[in-house]
Amino acid sequence: MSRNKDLFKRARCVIPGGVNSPVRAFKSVSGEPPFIKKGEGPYIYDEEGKRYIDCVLSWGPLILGHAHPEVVEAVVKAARDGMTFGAPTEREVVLAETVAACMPWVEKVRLVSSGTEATMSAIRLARAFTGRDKIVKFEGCYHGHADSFLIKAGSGALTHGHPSSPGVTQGTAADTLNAVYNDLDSVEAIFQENKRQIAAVIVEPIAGNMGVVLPEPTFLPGLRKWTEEYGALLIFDEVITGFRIGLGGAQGHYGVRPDLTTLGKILGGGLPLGAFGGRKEIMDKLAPEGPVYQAGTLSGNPLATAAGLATLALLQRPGFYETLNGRGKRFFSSIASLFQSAAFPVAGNHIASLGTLFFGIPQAKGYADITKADTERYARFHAAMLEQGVYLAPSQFEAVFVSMAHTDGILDEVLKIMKEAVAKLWR
Ligand code: KE4
Repeated sequence: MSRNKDLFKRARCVIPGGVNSPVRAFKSVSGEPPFIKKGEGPYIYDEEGKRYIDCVLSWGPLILGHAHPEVVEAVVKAARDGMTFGAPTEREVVLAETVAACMPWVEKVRLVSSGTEATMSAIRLARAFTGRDKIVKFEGCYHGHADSFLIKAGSGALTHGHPSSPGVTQGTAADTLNAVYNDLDSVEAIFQENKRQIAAVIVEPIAGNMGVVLPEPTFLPGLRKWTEEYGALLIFDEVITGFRIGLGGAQGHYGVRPDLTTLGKILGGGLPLGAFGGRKEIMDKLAPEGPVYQAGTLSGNPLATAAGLATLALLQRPGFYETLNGRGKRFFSSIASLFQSAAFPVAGNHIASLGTLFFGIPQAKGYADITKADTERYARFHAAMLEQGVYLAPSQFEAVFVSMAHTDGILDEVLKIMKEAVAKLWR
């Protein structure tokens, strides 16, 4: 038996589904997941030594590619001084100052260890600040696996066909209202029906967990209008978009002010780190300053902050995003053209260095569109690409990411393999 298959067999005996996060199990595509031994720049290598060009990049954190020497060196150096102290450190201050300097509407920041912790804490804070219970999210958006969010969620929940998870109580579910992404009428209707019971609207300002779906021009400004009108907070979940599309995230790109922002992924440079932040008057409600409790043994971990600071330093170098986003634009535009002569529709959405190719649908402007995507056809494409050494997300409802390690030459190689796969599958 192959080493990958043997490891997966062993894994399933001792880890549910053989994985520590469901989407990794390849359940909605064919075959079994390769077990990854090493990453280097744009590449990953499995336990059998096969090399792949990695277009998942650990679901977004690795904007610099795998094992960037300066990030690795920063982590190794930090580790030599100790792994964790459970006490304040200078790097936490510097990282919080950097986030506040980059994100236009973040005045104060609390560091946590994952995106889920960030979003879970942000809605608790919003509920405490407003004295209200209900939150509004959007069908197909994913904000991590806290109970309040697992109602018509995206990402793995959508991939595996159980967007509303068992184990979430009726009481919790009753306080989560789902609106329709890019449909302001659905938001207005929820506010008119619930008036001043809504604590917050939480949204992926660019949806990444239905696959990439971009906000219509009026959508985010409309959310700002309705939340202000009804005294609710607006929370931008920028776990994917923060430091991905630019130093100012989606809020900087679109110029729409959220009251709270959640971050993760890139912020930790590949180590476990999340954050939530926003207006001082809201953040100061958090213990020990205020009464809203939130805590974490490894929050602001010295190695994670070292990785994050080394990463952000490189992102702040002049021309970084112009180069990366230029490569992304060329790459994603070229992918769409590969399917022009295909006998089936393909919708390509992209911005900066992330994008998604939806099979079987002519457009992907929201949840109603993407649920019609041809996941079977995607699975065949995924398998063909994996066979040829390109590692795409094992789900139609995720993003393809490009890193600074993906040179134009590497991206051309991916496009060439895609072109061959399309010809072979659907000549
Ligand atoms: P984590 O708890 O997985 O660090 O972050 C949760 C989260 C919050 N908000 C957004 C917008 C997110 O995309 C995520 C996590 N993203 C998924 C993939 N789209 C993580 C991959 C996985 O679940 O294995």
